[in-house]
Amino acid sequence: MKEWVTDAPTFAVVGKINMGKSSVLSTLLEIDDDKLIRVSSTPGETTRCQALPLTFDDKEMIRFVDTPGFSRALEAMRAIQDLHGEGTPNLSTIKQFVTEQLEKGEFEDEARLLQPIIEGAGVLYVIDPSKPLRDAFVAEMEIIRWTGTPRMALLNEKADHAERTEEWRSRLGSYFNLVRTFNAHRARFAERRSLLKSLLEIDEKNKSRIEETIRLIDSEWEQRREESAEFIMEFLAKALKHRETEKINEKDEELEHRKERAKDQLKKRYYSNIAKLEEKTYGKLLKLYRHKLLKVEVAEEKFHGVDLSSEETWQKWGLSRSQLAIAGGLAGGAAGVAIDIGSAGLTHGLGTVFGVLTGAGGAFFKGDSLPELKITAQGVSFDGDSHKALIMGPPESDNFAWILLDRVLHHYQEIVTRAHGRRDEGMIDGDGAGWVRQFGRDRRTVIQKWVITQLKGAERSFDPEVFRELVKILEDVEAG
Ligand SMILES: Nc1nc2c(ncn2[C@@H]2O[C@H](COP(=O)(O)OP(=O)(O)OP(=O)(O)O)[C@@H](O)[C@H]2O)c(=O)[nH]1
Ligand SMILES: [Mg+2]
Repeated sequence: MKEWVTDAPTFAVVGKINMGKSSVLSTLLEIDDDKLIRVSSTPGETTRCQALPLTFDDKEMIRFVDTPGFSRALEAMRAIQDLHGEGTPNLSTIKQFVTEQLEKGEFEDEARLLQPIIEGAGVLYVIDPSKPLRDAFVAEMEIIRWTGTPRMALLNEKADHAERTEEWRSRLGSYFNLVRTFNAHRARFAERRSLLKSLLEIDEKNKSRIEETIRLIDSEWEQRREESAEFIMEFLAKALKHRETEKINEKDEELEHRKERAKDQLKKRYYSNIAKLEEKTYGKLLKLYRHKLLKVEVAEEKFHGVDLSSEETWQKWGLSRSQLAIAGGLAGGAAGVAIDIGSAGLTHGLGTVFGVLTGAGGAFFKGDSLPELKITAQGVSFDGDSHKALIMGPPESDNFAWILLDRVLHHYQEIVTRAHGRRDEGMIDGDGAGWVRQFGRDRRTVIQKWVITQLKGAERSFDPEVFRELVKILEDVEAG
């Protein structure tokens, strides 16, 4: 009875211990969880075979088998040769070797890793080309060749010693049907997809099943991109419409220092709530792209969402001044767009607004001081009683929306390019270049028009044209 190979095309991932076999599979299958695939710097981490299916709608499309590494390849090669006697060992010699060794236990690792292969699995042979090409590696390649199974070699370069890669390539070329690079710590969707495509070249008989799998991962990826665009649009709409309100009493109004303190508090709350909205969005994106180790730390000092109180934020992200002016102009005179607070969708249980008492508009942000939050003191009724309240938000700068979008795009890229084979607890950190400055004029205009409607408190957040544009933007960000 076959233990490892089923109806689905099956590929065993083999190689010397510690070459990154488990890491390659983690990245390929988007599993960043050590409980599901153990990855470790300690050689010999994987001691038993583990079936890892690629499943869609509960159907196992392709099966991979993680295996223990070759630990005594040279000795195993000699033992197989001794078993065979004269001539070249073949699949039946290997079968005999495996059966014997599973009982004897002298070459336990080798016997286990060869088991799925003698059952009919194809081979993905992982090597790290920064390692010198020793005899033990040649022995591994010989043994695999003797099995006669369809086989592909994967160069998983762990360190930057590219000078050995060519030597490895030419040697591997004589043992394997195909040689490809696949870096477990850097591979993105495109590389994962192309690895699956390579399986077509070594495994003709499973062509239609592999092609179907590629179609499925493509449509899943597109769906994730669309969902991401939706999350990002929802976030922007919420952030642009966000207002903070606080009841103030007469003393707060009359005494300047109390008024200032109330304003400061409100401002802090405003900034922190925008940051929370941003973090929530990253949380959704991380989940969508199956990241458990990559984190956005809510309570960390290091990162607390967008820091709108920092001048750096306003200089680093968003559009340049001239781009803003153009985007604004094209979208219909947006520079310093006036917002009618009365219609801006007051939430927080506020009753009727019965008169704006004071209005304060900040200046267009010039890069030398932080933009002010729009603030009004208004008369409102709470529970039937009249009160005054400070209402604050959004920042008086046309760049606000662009900063938010820029940061989300940057983080989206961090998320989609992070390989699941990595086991360090990564943090989304916010360092990096911006995206929106590279947008063409039309793209900026489409977005700016929508931004204005949202700032004005439009009830509908979703706009099909903006959504389609966002999907295209995300596609560009993935490729960038
Ligand atoms: N820098 C870097 N490190 C890698 C890469 N691939 C794997 N590693 C590291 O190499 C070590 C071994 O990785 P594993 O995936 O556990 O290797 P393995 O071949 O499964 O090892 P065994 O199961 O012990 O045979 C781990 O510390 C990995 O993080 C890579 O592409 N780049
Ligand atoms: Mg392993």
